[in-house]
Formats: sequence, structure tokens, C-alpha cells
Amino acid sequence: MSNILFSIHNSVGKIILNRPDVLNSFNMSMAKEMQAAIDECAASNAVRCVLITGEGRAFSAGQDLSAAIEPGVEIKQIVREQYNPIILKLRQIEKPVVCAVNGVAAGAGANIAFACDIALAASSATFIQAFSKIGLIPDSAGTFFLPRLIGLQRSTALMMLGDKLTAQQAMEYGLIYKVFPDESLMAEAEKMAAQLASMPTKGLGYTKRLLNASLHNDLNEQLQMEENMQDAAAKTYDHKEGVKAFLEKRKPVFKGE
Ligand code: T3D
Repeated sequence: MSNILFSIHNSVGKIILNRPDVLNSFNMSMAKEMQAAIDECAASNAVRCVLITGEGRAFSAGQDLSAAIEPGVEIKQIVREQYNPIILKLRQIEKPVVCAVNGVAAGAGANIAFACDIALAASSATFIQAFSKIGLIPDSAGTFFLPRLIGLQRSTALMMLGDKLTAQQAMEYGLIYKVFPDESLMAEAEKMAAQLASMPTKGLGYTKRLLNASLHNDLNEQLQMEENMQDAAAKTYDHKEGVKAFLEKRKPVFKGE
């Protein structure tokens, strides 16, 4: 892999988008490498949290527009093979995914960040639904997550006007969780990823499954699912360890099992 940098360290799978000369914009190779890295994080017991960020001054400028106009390249194929699998894999991996938005996030780059479980940003980062400026529609599940995160009015305005949001505005809207000074973003993101990686992984995974389902379930279905997932969580090693540690007045040592 050269379009991304991928490492596993202390139970955190770290994916760094690595095409800084073109602001980490996506071509097919980078998208496929990112998909493979998420798959490896999902399959490996050595990974209990995923951390995604970008190399250089940008998080990602979305689609590499020079790749998009190459002869023989169909946009439908780009969406189907690059972005749809990335979004599905990010939502389906039953481990927390933290995104550290280190700079501009435009087009699909922004929507990939919003699809992660917890998005953090550097104070200088910006978010742009750049699609309308080049006559496209917002893909990478922008039209799914934005209305749910920030409502129809704001989503429509951002998507039609293509206005640039600062990190602070994105946080106030509820698109991202926290903003940190540029120089401390990565340390804070790594601290959060390490914390999540030491927590009860199965319980966090079931929580994610429930939150995904809440986007379409009715109340009855959701309550039923909570009952089932709570039953599954209660059968994990980590639940037993959590209760035992509480009663013994010590810190729990979770294994992710
Ligand atoms: O196939 C399909 O198109 C379907 C899929 C669509 C998904 C999408 O993501 S569509 C949206 C695509 N993205 C954009 O439209 C954003 C284009 N980029 C920008 O608007 C600006 O670059 C930014 C606002 C992101 C950043 O602006 P700024 O002033 O900080 O940087 P810059 O000078 O514009 O860019 C720096 C370099 O990166 C520059 O190259 P150079 O001149 O130094 O050789 C620029 O061409 C390159 N670059 C930036 N974005 C892209 C890109 N190269 C290719 N593709 C890009 N998206």
C-alpha cells in the first residue's frame, strides 16, 4: 500500500490517506487500499479501534478530479467501487472508528469523515460539500447522514451553496464531536483511540449495530433489538470483568472478548 499508510499499534489500526500533493483526493487505488485496510481492521483481533487521518495539510479533497475525467472512466463505477464500499465498511465494522480531520475535507472527503463514529477536527480544518460547484450531487452517504445529523434546512443550504464550514461551525452544528488546536489534534485523537481500544470492544460494537439500526427501526423494533444486544453484551468476558472490578474497587482489564 502506498496511497495510504496503514499500521497496527497498541490495538489501534491507523489509516493515513497519503496523496498529500493532491490533498489526499481519491483515485481508485487509494479507495481500494482504504477498503482493504478497514477489512483488515475488522478481521483482526489485534485491532480494537480504527483511527483515520490525512497526511499533509488536508484530510481529503474528495474525488481526484483528474482521475474522474480520464477516458473510459464512468462516474457510476467510481461511486459504486470507491465510495459506497468505504461508507458501508465504516458503518459495518463493529469497532469504533475515530476520524481526525487534520485540514480541508471536501466532497467525498467530508462525507467519509461524517460517516465515522467520532469525528474530531483541527481548528483550522474546513468542511465543504463541494459537489454542487462541479454539477454533481453529494455522494458517500452525504444525503443520508447530513439530514439526520443537522436537519434538512442546513443540509440543503450546505449542499446547494457549497459553503465552507469551519471546524468550530461543524462542531456547533453537530457534524463532528470536538475541535482541538492544530498542534494537539493528533495527540488527542490517539489518546481517544487508545482509550476506546482498551474498552469492552464487543459492547461498543453492539452499540454501533444498534445506532445503525436506529436510523430505520421503529420504537418496537429498536426496543427488541436492545433486549437482544443487552443479552449478548451480558454474556461477554468484559461485562463480567467490569462488574467484578467494580465490586473489587479496582480498574477493569478488558480484553475485547
Ligand atoms: O467521479 C466523480 O467525480 C464522482 C465522485 C465524486 C465525489 C467527490 O468528492 S466530488 C468533489 C470533488 N472535490 C472537489 O471538487 C474539491 C476540489 N478542490 C478544491 O475545491 C480545493 O482544492 C480545496 C477547497 C479542497 C482546497 O483549496 P486550496 O486553495 O487549499 O488548495 P488548491 O490550491 O486548490 O489545491 C492544492 C493542490 O491540490 C492543487 O494542485 P497544484 O496546483 O498544487 O498542482 C490542486 O489542483 C490539487 N487538488 C485539490 N483538490 C483536488 C486536487 N487535485 C485533484 N482532485 C482534487 N479534488
